[in-house]
Amino acid sequence: MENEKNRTKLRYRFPSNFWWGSAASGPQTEGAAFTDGRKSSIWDYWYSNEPECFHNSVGPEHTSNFYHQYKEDIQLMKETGHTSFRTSIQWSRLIPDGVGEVNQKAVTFYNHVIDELIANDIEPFINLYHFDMPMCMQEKGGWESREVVEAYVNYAEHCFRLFGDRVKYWFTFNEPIVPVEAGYLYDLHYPNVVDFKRAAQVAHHTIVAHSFAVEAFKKINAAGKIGIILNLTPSYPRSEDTADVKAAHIADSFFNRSFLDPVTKGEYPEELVQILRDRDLLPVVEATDLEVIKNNPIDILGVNYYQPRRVKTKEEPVPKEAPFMPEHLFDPYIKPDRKINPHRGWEICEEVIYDIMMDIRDHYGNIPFFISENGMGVEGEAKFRNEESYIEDDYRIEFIQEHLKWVHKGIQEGANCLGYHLWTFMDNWSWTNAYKNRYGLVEVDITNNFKRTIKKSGRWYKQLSENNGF
Ligand code: BGP
Repeated sequence: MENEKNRTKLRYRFPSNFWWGSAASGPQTEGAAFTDGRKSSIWDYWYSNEPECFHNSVGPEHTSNFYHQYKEDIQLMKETGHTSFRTSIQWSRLIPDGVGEVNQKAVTFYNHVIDELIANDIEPFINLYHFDMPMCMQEKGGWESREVVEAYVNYAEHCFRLFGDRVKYWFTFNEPIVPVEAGYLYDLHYPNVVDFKRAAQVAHHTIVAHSFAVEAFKKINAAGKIGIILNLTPSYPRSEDTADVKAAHIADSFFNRSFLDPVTKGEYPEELVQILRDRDLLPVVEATDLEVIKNNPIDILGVNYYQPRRVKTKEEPVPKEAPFMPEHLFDPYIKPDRKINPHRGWEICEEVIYDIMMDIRDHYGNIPFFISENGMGVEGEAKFRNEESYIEDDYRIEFIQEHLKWVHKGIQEGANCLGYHLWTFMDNWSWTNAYKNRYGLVEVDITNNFKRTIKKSGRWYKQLSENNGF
């Protein structure tokens, strides 16, 4: 009754059955890195060699302890209004040697998590890969190796068979362009290679692995939908000048359409192929690769949106001998009056989420999608703790509301958007940033046994979900 009353006052009401939830990943939350048979991923390996590369030298071995606390955490999901939740299976936990024997303890753990979510009316969304290459597979060449592509598809098939009776939403990869950029172009993540041609090979093999996994999913005839989660960063030109517009278009083909087009339309953007062909940078493509990409479009797309990309035409010519980088074709542009999240250094531009929705509606056959990550990372959040000992993160509530207004508008205008997942449920470990930026609806106190406390945003999120709007 109370909800009914509230609903009539809502300004932004969402379609019935709209998913309200959050996203996380196995490596960032489970902890228990070497418990019950799990073996190293590239993150464990890199941390053991160069701990100083991680914020405050905090590594991936104890991330938030979800492995042991999943039951309590799922109760907190309920208390924060979740109707759905995404996490990922760790390949290095399920099949510790990459191929071969399945770790039964891992099967038990993931079964428990899935069952517990369902028992609490929270729809599990399962992702298969969140930047976390098993180290033994990296030793075989990682995504540069065909053998690893095959091993990944075999791992995916195991997941579909083991959990497909209950999991209805599957995702092959989260932000597959990140390992390409961070690991093979910009020297940010292990293996710290800087080589465009190798990066292109990694990207192509990831797409091939994705397509074979989709094909396997269909062959197994698993119930449910399969898709991929892409971080879309639309490119905006500095001005309407032809040169700026062209620069933005090129940037978009490298950073968005490189993955979005093959997984939805079954082919690479011709213009991108031409740029690479002209520079002799095309990856090795096996005979049936383009066919498998063509024949396996996704059922559903996850859109991670954090920030736009702004570009202008290249101002200084690049020396001829410089090894190719996409930035040889455009310059980054900083919009003078931009709004910024000072903690993360990322621009906040809410209406871009609407532009993405319109682009999917108009240029990608209006395929079903959902906002699979969006969120605000804040450093030093403990200072916002109130007298009642919980964090008053009004800035996060405002951030979500301002984005949701545009999501609502996009839906009104016909975009096929099925839900909204915040990054993230509870503060978690985030790659080289470790626990620097806090994104959660629930605080995790890493100095006090990973104690969980729901933030103000978590309380508000429950209202949002119960009212199906605000
Ligand atoms: C996304 C990743 C997440 C998470 C988030 C926040 O791109 O999918 O895994 O890390 O970014 O990142 P950060 O903590 O570095 O701000």
